[in-house]
Amino acid sequence: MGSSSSKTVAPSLFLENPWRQINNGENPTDQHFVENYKPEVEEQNLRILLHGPVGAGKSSFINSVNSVLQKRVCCKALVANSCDCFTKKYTTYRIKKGNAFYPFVLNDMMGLKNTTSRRNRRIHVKDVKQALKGHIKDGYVFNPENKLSKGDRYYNRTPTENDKVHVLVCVVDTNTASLMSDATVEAIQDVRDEANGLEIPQVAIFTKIDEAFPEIKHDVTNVYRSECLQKRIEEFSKRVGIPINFIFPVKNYHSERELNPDMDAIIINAMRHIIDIGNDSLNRKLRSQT
Ligand SMILES: Nc1nc2c(ncn2[C@@H]2O[C@H](COP(=O)(O)OP(=O)(O)OP(=O)(O)O)[C@@H](O)[C@H]2O)c(=O)[nH]1
Ligand SMILES: [Mg+2]
Repeated sequence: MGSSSSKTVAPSLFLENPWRQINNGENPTDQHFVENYKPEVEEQNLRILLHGPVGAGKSSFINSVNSVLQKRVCCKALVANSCDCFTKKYTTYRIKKGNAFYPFVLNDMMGLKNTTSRRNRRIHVKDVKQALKGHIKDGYVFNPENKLSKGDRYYNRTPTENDKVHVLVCVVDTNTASLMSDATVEAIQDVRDEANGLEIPQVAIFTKIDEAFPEIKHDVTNVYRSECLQKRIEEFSKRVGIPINFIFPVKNYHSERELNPDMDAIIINAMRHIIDIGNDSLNRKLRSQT
């Protein structure tokens, strides 16, 4: 009996009506949208940059999207198994589609450290700014002590539209979202200011919803019925300034070996919105160039 009582979730945690609807596996609209997405211009890629605090689940989100689209659990981007900053290299991930690739790419970068050093945070923000403008070449290893310099061999002097970022995704650990220091929030806001200046839209992904809330760990389809998660997203939205309808909670593939259609539905729904929002900005840019 012990195991069944440990799975019991207090009904008061649930909202009667979910605050957002997604197609839990039955209706493959989101999957269809992502699988058939094509930018208006041939040869153009939609570039999605992931940033956010160290260990938030940036690399795991890339693996999760890859897993859903490859229909098997994959681990293309290496993931941390400790709390230390794991990803250090600027890397573009392309996802295989038959013999070609999907026309969107995901960029992984070094996480934002929870540091008291203003200088380190400023360097991080400056590096993100360079990435947004397409000035960072793949393979660049971030140096927390120095920003990328114009003389560096990884500095791209002449970025094309394909090198530039079209949507910026701030990845946040749901467990610690409300415990973020003012300094971290300030750095995220600085990055947002840069992106706003470049007219790059921003969304946020809330990861580890399974760890944060037992009602979601018990059943991931409770994601939009969890009042606690809704409140945490609202708090973050107010603090950082990203609107609630641009924030998407996900549970990443991290320890699973088999796909789970309920997790897939949440991941692909987030990805659909990221592409949709990024595509609007890409189209605006392309039209302004003609
Ligand atoms: N339970 C749970 N664990 C997760 C989830 N997403 C990521 N993790 C775990 O969180 C840890 C950090 O994940 P990463 O994907 O490496 O995070 P990151 O943001 O890329 O980290 P850095 O590269 O260090 O900045 C890993 O141990 C993951 O397995 C999730 O949705 N649920
Ligand atoms: Mg990483």
